[in-house]
Amino acid sequence: MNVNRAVLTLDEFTLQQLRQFPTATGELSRLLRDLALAAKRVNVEVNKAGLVDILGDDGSVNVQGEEVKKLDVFANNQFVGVLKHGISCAGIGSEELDDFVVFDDEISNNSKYVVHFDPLDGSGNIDVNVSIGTIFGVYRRVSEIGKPCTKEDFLQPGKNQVAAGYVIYGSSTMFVYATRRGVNGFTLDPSIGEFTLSFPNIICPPTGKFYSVNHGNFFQYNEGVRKYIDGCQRKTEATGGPYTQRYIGSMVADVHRNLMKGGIFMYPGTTDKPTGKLRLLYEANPFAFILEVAGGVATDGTQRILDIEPTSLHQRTPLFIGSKMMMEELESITSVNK
Ligand code: P6P
Repeated sequence: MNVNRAVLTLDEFTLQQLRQFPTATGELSRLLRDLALAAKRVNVEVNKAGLVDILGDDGSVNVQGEEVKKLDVFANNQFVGVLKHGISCAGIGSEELDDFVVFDDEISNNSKYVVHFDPLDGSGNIDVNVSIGTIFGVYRRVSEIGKPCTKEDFLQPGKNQVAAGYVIYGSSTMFVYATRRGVNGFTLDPSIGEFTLSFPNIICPPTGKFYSVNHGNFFQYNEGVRKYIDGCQRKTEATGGPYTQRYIGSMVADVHRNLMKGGIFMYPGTTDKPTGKLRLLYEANPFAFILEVAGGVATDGTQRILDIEPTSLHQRTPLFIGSKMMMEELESITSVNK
């Protein structure tokens, strides 16, 4: 029988990785499998969006003060459910929930990891069929195994992540995750219901042609950021510009494109919102980990994102992330114009 071994599923891939660490328990592999299962369930509903009454608002407002879309609630419930009923996670922090959640049962209390996630980022785009995504970051607990996880487990700097990733529900559905060993992309094959390895060992090109920023806030950015954005639109020796402006308003889609093709994504602080809009723990930190493993750079405009010591679950941060050389150009301009 001709068995097609060219296709490597996510489970097969993580098990291969596991074999290289004889002392590993396999808990991280099982955690990734749990996240992929939730992503497959969310994918089914996202693909139905428009056909069934799962679009639109559910009438509530989340801790961010944003209207909660029905699909947000569904997605959050899927990720909480698989992690709570799995054997690898002691608790979670979610964009949709006011506080972190301690699972506090015998199996969960003996689990090594906690997870931060944004279950459905970019949900404002659901109603107009623009790509949206899930973002997650995995941390080893610092609290005592065998007891309920604690606040300290959830307020670790991003450099402590052991894995991070995202799901992009787009023209195809992809599960992309990073450990310190590399970034790998898996595309959902609906015919077998499995994520299959499609982009092994993703490297962020050192430079690119895309710059992503909300130009509507231009006059609220500081002088250095405005100068860099202006430079992106000019042909200069240094940058090889002009660059192409691409901004979908869905972070997962914008950062995924720039990771794969090279580019820079910026959500700077503004005069109205000096700390910006994006959240540190479940948006900036996971992507910063992924980009650094892939050879990119991520800062808040003054320091490495992954070095920021969190103080609260939903704190926001300005975010500049992308190709190493473009980030160096940004730094050279903004450091002069601070
Ligand atoms: P703005 C979506 O709401 C989101 O959190 C990110 O996915 C996206 O990059 C950003 O906000 C877009 O924000 O203010 O440019 O519409």
